[in-house]
Amino acid sequence: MKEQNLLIPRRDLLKVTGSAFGALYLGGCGSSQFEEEIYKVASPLNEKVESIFFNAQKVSQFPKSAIEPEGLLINTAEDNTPDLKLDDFRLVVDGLVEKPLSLTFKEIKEMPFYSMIIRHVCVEGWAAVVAWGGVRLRDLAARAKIKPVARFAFFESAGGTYYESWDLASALHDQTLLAFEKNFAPLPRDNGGPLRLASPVKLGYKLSKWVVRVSFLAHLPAHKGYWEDQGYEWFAGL
Ligand SMILES: Nc1nc2c(c(=O)[nH]1)N[C@H]1C(S)=C(S)[C@@H](COP(=O)(O)O)O[C@H]1N2
Ligand SMILES: [Mo]
Repeated sequence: MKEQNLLIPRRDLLKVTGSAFGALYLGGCGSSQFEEEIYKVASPLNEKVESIFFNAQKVSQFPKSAIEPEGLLINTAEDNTPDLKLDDFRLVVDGLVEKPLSLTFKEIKEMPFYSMIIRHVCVEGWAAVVAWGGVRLRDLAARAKIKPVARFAFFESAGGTYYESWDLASALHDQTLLAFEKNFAPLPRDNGGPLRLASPVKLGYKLSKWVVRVSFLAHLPAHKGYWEDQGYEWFAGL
């Protein structure tokens, strides 16, 4: 397993920003009003957006000493905590990709490994500095050969209760991981083990636990997210 540093040169960040802009700027025909609004905000001609993206690409990292081992409170909407057996586990990556994937846990662990120490923020009024380790969603998207028409990522959690959709730029951020480690140990089941989203650019409710499927989409589905469909904000950026 190759460990890589998340503190990457700024010109690489800008390269990523550029491609994220490109991806968001494509398409647009037949979109819903909601998508049009996002599209407007994401226009590369809009300066406000540049600052949004610049912030989005800012690398976040806390020192090890800042980790709050008891800080991450369990927040689970499911009636039953999914109990996924590692041997049967598959992560499906599909939608607008040239090569749909169905990866075993072993195959995921063989991908380049990234770790980061970031703050998790829950809208319910608590936060915790946590170390996460896992694979970048960007790398999964690249491996599946994401098509340029994709503008959103949709995440399905095991059991069918929880689902989330993200803008592609946030999904492909360097620090958006599908994590299988928390604080340098295997991700506990209550925290979404074997695989969950972790990212410094989104609020807690966007960070789906027990992720089993990532679909890249050109349009947002009618159901945007478990909490969003009950009135919470969709973008939920940090
Ligand atoms: N599948 C699933 N993912 C989820 C949730 C959930 O209820 N179900 N809660 C979200 C919320 S509101 C937060 S704050 C974090 C909490 O993560 P934790 O339970 O590992 O602390 O997970 C997010 N991901
Ligand atoms: Mo939350």
